[in-house]
Amino acid sequence: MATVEIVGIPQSTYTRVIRIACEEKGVPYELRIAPPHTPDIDAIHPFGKVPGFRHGDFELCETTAIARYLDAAFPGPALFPADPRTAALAEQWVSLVNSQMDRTLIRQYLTAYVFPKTPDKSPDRAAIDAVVADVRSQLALLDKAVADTGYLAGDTFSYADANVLPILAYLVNLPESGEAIAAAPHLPAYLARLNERPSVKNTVPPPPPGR
Ligand SMILES: N[C@@H](CCC(=O)N[C@@H](CS)C(=O)NCC(=O)O)C(=O)O
Repeated sequence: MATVEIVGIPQSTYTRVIRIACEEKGVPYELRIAPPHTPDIDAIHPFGKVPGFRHGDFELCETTAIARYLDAAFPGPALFPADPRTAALAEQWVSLVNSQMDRTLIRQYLTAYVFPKTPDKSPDRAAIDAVVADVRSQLALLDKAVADTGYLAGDTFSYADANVLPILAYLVNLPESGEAIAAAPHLPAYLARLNERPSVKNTVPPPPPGR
């Protein structure tokens, strides 16, 4: 069978999601390094976003679509639950994270630390202060979601957990979000549980480019 190729950068949260998905399924893959908006990724994603995906002559973009393909085309443990309600809950959390939380937690909050627009490249305090209340409330939402079963959908790991892990892995190391996670009743154990998985251990990103 043709080799799976993930096109992206290891620091990208969404690229890591697909790497985790491959690792969970036991699908061997090659990571082809291509930052957003470079020719290799522009050839696959109409808006130049990573990750892209290739399997033989089949090319695909958009993380959830890629994960759906991996789950359907390869044997190995299911990424998406089979039970209708658990499956719908997994979709719900993937959608909430992708449509809202990624913007707040990564594109606004993390970026204000890692790619600040300040003249001296120090953390962008105004941007952080503007978003920190939303960061705290979204982390509280996730904390509540994992309180009962220890996972976002049902009582086992699913793609919903894979999809949020790369975000939390960055946030645990930033001041305000790190404090909020540490003080939350359930998130520290949730993160520790996910961090034990080989798929998570095998995909720890290097420092952001330029750092
Ligand atoms: N909707 C896309 C989002 C992917 C995405 O936002 N990737 C980020 C890196 S983690 C990116 O390429 N950002 C560059 C940009 O938005 O211009 C997906 O689900 O794959």
